Amino acid sequence: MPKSIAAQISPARSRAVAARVGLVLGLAIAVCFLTGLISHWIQHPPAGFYWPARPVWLYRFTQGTHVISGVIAIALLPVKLWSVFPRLFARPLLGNPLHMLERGSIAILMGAIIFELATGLLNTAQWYPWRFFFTTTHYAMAYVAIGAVAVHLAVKLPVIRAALSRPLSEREPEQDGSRSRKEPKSPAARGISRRNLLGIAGGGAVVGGLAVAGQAVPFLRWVSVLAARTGDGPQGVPVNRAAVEAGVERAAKDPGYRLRVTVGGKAREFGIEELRRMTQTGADLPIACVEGWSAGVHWSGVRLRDLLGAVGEYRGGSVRFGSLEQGGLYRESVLPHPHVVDDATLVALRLNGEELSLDHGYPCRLIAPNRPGVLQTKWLSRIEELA
Ligand SMILES: Nc1nc2c(c(=O)[nH]1)N[C@H]1C(S)=C(S)[C@@H](COP(=O)(O)O)O[C@H]1N2
Ligand SMILES: [Mo]
Repeated sequence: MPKSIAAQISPARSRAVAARVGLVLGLAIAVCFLTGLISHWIQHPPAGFYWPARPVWLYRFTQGTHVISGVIAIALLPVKLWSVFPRLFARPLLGNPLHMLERGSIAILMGAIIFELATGLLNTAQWYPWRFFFTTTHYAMAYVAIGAVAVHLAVKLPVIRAALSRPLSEREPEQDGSRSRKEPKSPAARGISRRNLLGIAGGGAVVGGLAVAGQAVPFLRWVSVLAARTGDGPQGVPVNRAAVEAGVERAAKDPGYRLRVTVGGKAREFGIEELRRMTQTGADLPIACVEGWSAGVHWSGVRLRDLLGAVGEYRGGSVRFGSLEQGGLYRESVLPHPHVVDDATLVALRLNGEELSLDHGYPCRLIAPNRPGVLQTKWLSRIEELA
């Protein structure tokens, strides 16, 4: 299809729109990439990576932002694609090497972005209709996507700058082809206007963002039709992986339950009554799932430092938490030093003033400040300082 015809069908298919939507889309993708990196690094810390224990809400913020910026990108992508669509198939399809390189990079760009947004969105819904492991693939592909965005921006910079420097409604060079010269002056004459298209893009981004924001921002809950988890769940807090799913019901309710703590070369076992008799500390800490939902919770239980101190001398290393859960990817977590010594890090026994429900980790669970939910191990069975 000659591009001038596409331009006549709707002048909104334009560089003017593509550049403007692309700018915001690029920004959303950059924010999504950076917040995603943070989340990945906390879960798989590279050498030298440091993530603080304070402020306690920081991960809740970065991961909420990750999912919201991803959804905003999902809302903008179709508009951006639509605005350049005819150009993707402009002839000749195969031109000089430079031209082919650009084509190839756009194919990779679109593939990677669509893959990232689609897998991310499905993950927030806990739906995994694929065979690969979400985390590693989503992470690896993120580099492909951001690399392709960088190349695309570099290649298109002159076009983008020119498009942004002209008024939104100005005719574009390629619309002045032989056919379009006879067209009315105003680009808004046919189909949707550029202004309206930008309005739709912006509106879609806002609606999309709001539709998921409520799972992280309590006062937006009522508008969040897409929020995977809201306030539902036992004790007013959502659950990820219930006790039955984890197969821990019997072991958790067993009167012979013991928590084994090893530190400074010494080991000791605690029954639930013993833990209850120790000094109880309270802390307001969010559960912030990597899937983007989060909830503020008041916890109480034994401060980790106190518990370690009751066994032996903590030497400053990381501490590993093991669950009663036998299978499952999240039956263990490793807590780095800043969180181990933080006042708010608890082996929690209570949540919002009640004993932990089975689904929230009874008899006891780890809760530490500024950590992804996936590392807040439930149904603890052992705690050990690593060498
Ligand atoms: N043993 C164990 N702990 C676990 C999990 C798990 O699957 N097994 N899921 C984690 C995840 S992904 C989250 S988001 C939180 C959710 O805690 P909640 O169910 O009490 O809200 O628990 C974490 N702790
Ligand atoms: Mo989670």
